[in-house]
Amino acid sequence: MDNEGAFIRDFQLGAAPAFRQEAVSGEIAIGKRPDGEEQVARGDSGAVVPLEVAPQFERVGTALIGHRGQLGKISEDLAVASAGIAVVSILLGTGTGSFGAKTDFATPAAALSVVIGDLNADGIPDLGVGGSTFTAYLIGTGTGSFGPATSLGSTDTYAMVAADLDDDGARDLAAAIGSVDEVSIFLNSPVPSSSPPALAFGTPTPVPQGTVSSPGILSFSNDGVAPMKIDGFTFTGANPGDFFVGSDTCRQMLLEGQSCSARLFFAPKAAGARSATVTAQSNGPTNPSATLGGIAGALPQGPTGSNGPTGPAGPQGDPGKFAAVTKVSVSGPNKVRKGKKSTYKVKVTNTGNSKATGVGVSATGKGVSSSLGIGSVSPDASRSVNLKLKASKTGKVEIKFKVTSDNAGGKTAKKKVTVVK
Ligand SMILES: [Ca+2]
Ligand SMILES: [Ca+2]
Repeated sequence: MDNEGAFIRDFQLGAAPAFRQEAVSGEIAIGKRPDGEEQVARGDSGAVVPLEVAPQFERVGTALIGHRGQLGKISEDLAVASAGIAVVSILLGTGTGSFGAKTDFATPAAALSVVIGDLNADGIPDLGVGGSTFTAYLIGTGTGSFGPATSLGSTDTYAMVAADLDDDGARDLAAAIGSVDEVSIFLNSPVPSSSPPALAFGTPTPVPQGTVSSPGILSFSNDGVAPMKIDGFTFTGANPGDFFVGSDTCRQMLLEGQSCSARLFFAPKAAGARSATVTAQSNGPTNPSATLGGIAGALPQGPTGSNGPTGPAGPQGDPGKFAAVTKVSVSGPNKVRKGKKSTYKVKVTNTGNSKATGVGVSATGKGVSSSLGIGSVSPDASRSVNLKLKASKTGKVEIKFKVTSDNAGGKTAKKKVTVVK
């Protein structure tokens, strides 16, 4: 695992002489002994002197005292940067103010400074180490041992401190630079990653529109040192609404090397090729993302249903334009003399909404024959004409008054008349 870049060399401060290391030798660190007494470790050109116990070591640059709480003991341990050789030495406390034999852990070059701090938030002390050509860290295992050194770059680090400088919950490193008046800040941040880079849905069998696919799994890992948090997922691209996260195990603190997973689904809103990008929202400097693709089929077709009930009758339509001779009445004498003209009044009624045209009336019977043009009758109106008749035979006769028209049909009225000499 390459953790270079897990820490960001964020900025450098100008002229900070307070951090300037004046000399390699003669540095001291102070810690507490189990009995509460303060304990001093003094670096010297040839020895470190922790209290009255003074095991001999190589040339020592900085000695720091930490607490090996992970082992559950109240004991003070020593981490010693050895100026002459490329190691950091660990001396585990015995709990009585003395120390066991040193164990060396390799550093990139001769170490001048060391700091103890839990950098990956697992509760186990880790080490930051610096020298004239490097800054690095070593992750603690919890047994007084440490993993390999991971370089943070080429710096001239004479002294270090570990503290959460940006208040994000992860301990950062600050390094005093020996060659110039600067302090370098290494902000500790997670390195989120994801796999696989892409998920494909609907192959070889397309996912029908309006349905939901089987899940695809995306894994997210913390390749960095600082704890990683994922607060949610966002979708962008051509069809962001066609994909969603059904469930995930990511809403927790992910320590160095830990991972979580999310179940993604494809729910196409239209047929054809669909795509989007899912991005995990993390506290890392960059957010991991994956490409999502899906092939969608047509809407699924169910069986044809039974016929529904007959709907209500619609409103009556527009009757349109029409004319209608629906009523004919005749008034006149019931008794006439043969050969004499008599007058009968014929009344024609048009009950349509349009003018009746070509209206005429004819009167026929035994010895009777006459006719008269009426012309037109206005809509919804009546018109009367006087028809003159002359009977040529005596006796009782039934006269038919037949009204006809061009466009309004016809109607007949009958009248019985007695013809006398
Ligand atoms: Ca740790
Ligand atoms: Ca921090």
